[in-house]
Amino acid sequence: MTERNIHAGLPFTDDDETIARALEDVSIPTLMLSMVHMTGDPEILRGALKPAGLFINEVQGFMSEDDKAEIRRQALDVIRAYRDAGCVPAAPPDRALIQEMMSFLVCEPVSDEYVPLMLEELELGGGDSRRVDFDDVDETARGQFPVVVVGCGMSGLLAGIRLKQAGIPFTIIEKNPGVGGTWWENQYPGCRVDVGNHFYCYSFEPSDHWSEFFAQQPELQKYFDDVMDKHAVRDSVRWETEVVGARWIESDSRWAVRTRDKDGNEEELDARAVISAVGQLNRPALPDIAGRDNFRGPSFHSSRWNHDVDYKGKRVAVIGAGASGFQIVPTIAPDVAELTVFQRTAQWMFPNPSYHDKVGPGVQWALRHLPFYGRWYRFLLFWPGCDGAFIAAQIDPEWPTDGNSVSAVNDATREVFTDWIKSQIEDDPELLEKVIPDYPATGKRTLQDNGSWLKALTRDNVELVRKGIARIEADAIVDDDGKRYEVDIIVYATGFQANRFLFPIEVVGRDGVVLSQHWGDEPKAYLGISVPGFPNLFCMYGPGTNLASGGSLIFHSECQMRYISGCIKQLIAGDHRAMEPRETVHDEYFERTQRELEGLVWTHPSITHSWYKNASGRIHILSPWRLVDYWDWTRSPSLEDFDIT
Ligand code: N01
Repeated sequence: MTERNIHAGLPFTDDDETIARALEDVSIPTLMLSMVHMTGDPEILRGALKPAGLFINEVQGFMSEDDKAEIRRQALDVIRAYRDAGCVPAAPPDRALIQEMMSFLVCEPVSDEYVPLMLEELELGGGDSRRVDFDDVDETARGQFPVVVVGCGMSGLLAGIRLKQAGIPFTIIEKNPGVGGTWWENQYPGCRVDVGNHFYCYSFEPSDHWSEFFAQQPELQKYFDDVMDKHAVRDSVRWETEVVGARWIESDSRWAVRTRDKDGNEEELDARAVISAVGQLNRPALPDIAGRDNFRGPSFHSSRWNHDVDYKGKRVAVIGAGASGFQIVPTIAPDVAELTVFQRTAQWMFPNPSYHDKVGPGVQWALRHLPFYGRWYRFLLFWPGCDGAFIAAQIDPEWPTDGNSVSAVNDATREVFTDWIKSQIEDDPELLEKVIPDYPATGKRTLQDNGSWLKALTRDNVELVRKGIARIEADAIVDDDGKRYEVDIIVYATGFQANRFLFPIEVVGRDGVVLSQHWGDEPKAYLGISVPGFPNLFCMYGPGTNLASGGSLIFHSECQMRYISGCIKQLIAGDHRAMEPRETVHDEYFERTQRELEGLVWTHPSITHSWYKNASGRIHILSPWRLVDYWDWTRSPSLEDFDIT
């Protein structure tokens, strides 16, 4: 028996009433596309009832209640017939119809270049297109190509899954006792993802289980744990062990990877290739504030939350309010005696009233049973939240440079964001002045907001301080005006050392070049993946791959791992010893990336503090590319880009 395509939905026998109840919850435009898969008839898309517009996180396409009710009524007939006929989807839509369906869903013409991407995402044939097939590569040769993966977060786990599928021996070295990386380490109160989970998940796994649209940390960590077990990767991980160094041995074309376990025991592992999956945001950046060490009470970084410290009823200071502080503050505010929030730069936030909503049983039912509902829902999140959002980040050279905006669209975005803030605290001009950012919208990481941030700031026990910090004393924080805030606990939500890639691992490449010295705080890599002089070293979520304009890093990692698998396949199949990108190819890519970045808002000079920028204000960690471009470039490696030994 052939295996059923998981995206085509599980067969069901639910009664009409159950189905009708489920339809109350679902995204109607997405449902309409699933109806096409059930009937094979696209006419439903060509009538008067259709989504009227698209906005990020607005999954009903602004359809009226009457129109939605009418579609539900029609859908019930279609689903009933589909169920009674044994839940067999119609023949897959052809390419032209797929494009029509894409355009229907996002209410604008979707260009040809997205069709192959969507076809891959849909997995109409039930495969796993991003998995590289190694069946045609000699099994013995595969077995003689050990790989070390550094880190078992979202990317490292993916690397393990793909290597296992490829029949390549591998070891994952993970410094923590469990899987998840960011989602293992960040356990602060209120921690949740801000990319919709039905897109922020592996493409080859079902997405019908999420309990919230933006899941909280425990659910995310459990997800990675479950996926790890499903793919039997756990036994290949060495927990609580760090990679301290890796040295390229030219004579053998191998990496000697030095590890240290929690008891201090060191070991050297032999690898034909090393995959770095260390992430960008896991080495805390603690601020250089005078007297920081003099504080007598408990203090800790947001990603090292000390759960032994009971903050209830205490006077707490949160220093820093980027994405982490923004989630911590509303969560702990009701429980603490006093909360002082030190925010150096105000943050732009994106109105998302349903940010904390639960996924209703109807949506879960549809994701589980309706053919391709989940895949189209994924596209509905992808389009406005990723490539569709790019336009707001682009600098119009003709636009007046008053520091407030960089283009007409960016200005309109500023207006939407400002209105959202004003609508919540109109009668509090003092707070209003503190919370409206003085740089262009989307210039830094834009935060998802359902109103909880400003609601917290207007509480009687919460104070927002928009001054610098002069010093920290044994029991207090003193601001630049000399005002003293007595506190019992300090939380540093001050971010990470994002520009120090692979820090503190000592990676020594060809001719003894040390990667950290070679890069400094200007890391660069071809496609963010490979570096000249460091053969058979591949980065996931490497330099120039962070997604500032939106998008799922899991999607990006899947692109990277497919490319890396392609490289490994070439190495083994071609009996090559080593590959590294040609200097010219690497440099040209870097220059192109930099040129592109210059046209984007994140480089704007009005943004003085941003983890996107390095010490000299240059950006090395962000991707300026649309997802469709990066996806296309990483589908398979081109050997001409590499020096092959
Ligand atoms: O760190 P940040 P984060 N004195 O660097 C302030 C991801 N993430 O952990 O803005 C005083 O953004 C700093 O001030 P300023 C996401 O990609 C995702 O919050 O530089 N203040 C800022 O307020 C995110 O972007 C999620 O002026 C100082 C804060 O500390 C990234 O991680 C959740 C200071 C640091 O903000 C990092 O977020 C959490 C100093 N010396 C994180 N130094 C979700 O998915 C720094 N600050 C929801």
